[in-house]
Amino acid sequence: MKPALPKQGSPPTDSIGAEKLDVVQISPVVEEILAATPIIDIHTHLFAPSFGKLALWGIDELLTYHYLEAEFFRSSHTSPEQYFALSKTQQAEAIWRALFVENTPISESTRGIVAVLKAFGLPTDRLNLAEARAFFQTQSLDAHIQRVFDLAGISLAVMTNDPLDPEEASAWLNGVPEHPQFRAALRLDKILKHWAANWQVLAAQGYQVDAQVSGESAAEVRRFLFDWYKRMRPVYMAVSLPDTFFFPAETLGNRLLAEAILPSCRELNLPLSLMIGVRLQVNPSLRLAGDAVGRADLRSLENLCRTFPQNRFLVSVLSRENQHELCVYARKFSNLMPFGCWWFLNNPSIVEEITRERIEMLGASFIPQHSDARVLEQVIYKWSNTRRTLAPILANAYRLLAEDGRSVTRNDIQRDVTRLFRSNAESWMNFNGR
Ligand code: RAT
Ligand code: ZN
Repeated sequence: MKPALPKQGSPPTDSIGAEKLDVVQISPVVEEILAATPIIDIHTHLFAPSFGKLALWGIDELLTYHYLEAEFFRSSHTSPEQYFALSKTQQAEAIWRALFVENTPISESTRGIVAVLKAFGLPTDRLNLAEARAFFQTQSLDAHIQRVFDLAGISLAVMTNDPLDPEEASAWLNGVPEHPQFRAALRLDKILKHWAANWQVLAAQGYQVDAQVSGESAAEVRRFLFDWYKRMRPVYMAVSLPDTFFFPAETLGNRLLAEAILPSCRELNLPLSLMIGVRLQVNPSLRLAGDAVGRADLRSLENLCRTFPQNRFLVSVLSRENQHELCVYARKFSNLMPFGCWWFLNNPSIVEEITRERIEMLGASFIPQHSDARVLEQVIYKWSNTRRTLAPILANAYRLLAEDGRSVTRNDIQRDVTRLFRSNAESWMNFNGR
């Protein structure tokens, strides 16, 4: 049986003593290494430029991010109905006025906009968006992407690719040219969570599937996934699951998971990413901003990791209350890789708590963050915030280690940061398929 988790790290050299850092050097060296190590952003909703309108960028898209829309309705008398009837530019102006002019932008998402404007040398305190719009309108997308990736310190972004989204599917069917900075992830939500509404789409494409997932259905879903694998060359498959998800249980989704998705992942040597804990549309009038969070029963993960030892599971859980259990399960199952501080967790106070806990329980054997960016320039502030939060946490871990009797070297720190930012992802995902 091949090991589920390729082990990381390199043997220590006998030069530890020669390079050891004084306690006062630890912080600056950690900061320097964090700044200089390019990140693989393993989960975004960004698209390569060849996807046309699906690739979102610029100030109006940044301001109408659903994280900001949720905050807008708390500080404006505009109703969701009135807001969604506006044009995109009017929506952006309403949000700018409510959250940046009439209020101080102290929340995480509003500060992010300020940080992006500053990164491009744009004013952050104007009454309107004229200068910001003029700047973004004059950028050429390819050069702008390179600049944004450089500013964010990332080398690669993994997209979220839905083969059952008509707009996206037609781009793939017409052929998507390779882009050095974007890779695909095959998203399965429509198949796993909404089979009743989607099986006929597969049937219409010539796959012998039915509403009950009987007969050849599972084998045909595997054929569908293989066909899409050839088109997308994804680095993993993925699904977001509700807090009520449980495995095993007699559901069509679980049958598809066990008989189609997991066998395909094994055959294609791809991990399956499970993002667990979303409560979809608790307030549908807010649209994309209308989802919430619920605590999940992570015995599902235990059951999956134990029942399918040949599968690799990349897991992010949305509820703060589930974080400790996730670490415990990662200690039990080496085919489980915790990743990211997702969505409502992506705030410095919570990221700090989760990351500290992960380091204490798992060393460097986890993936600390993903951006979940939907708009290109968001990676600038999200990754700057991640580095800023990580720096004192890592420095503190090395300081404690030094106090306990093992000095650290620059190589130790670089090895850990490389593992956290890149090589845990590289060893788990299939980046060579394309
Ligand atoms: O963080 C988000 O933007 C959410 O709306 C979701 O997209 C989530 O990240 C997901 O991938 O389902
Ligand atoms: Zn996401």
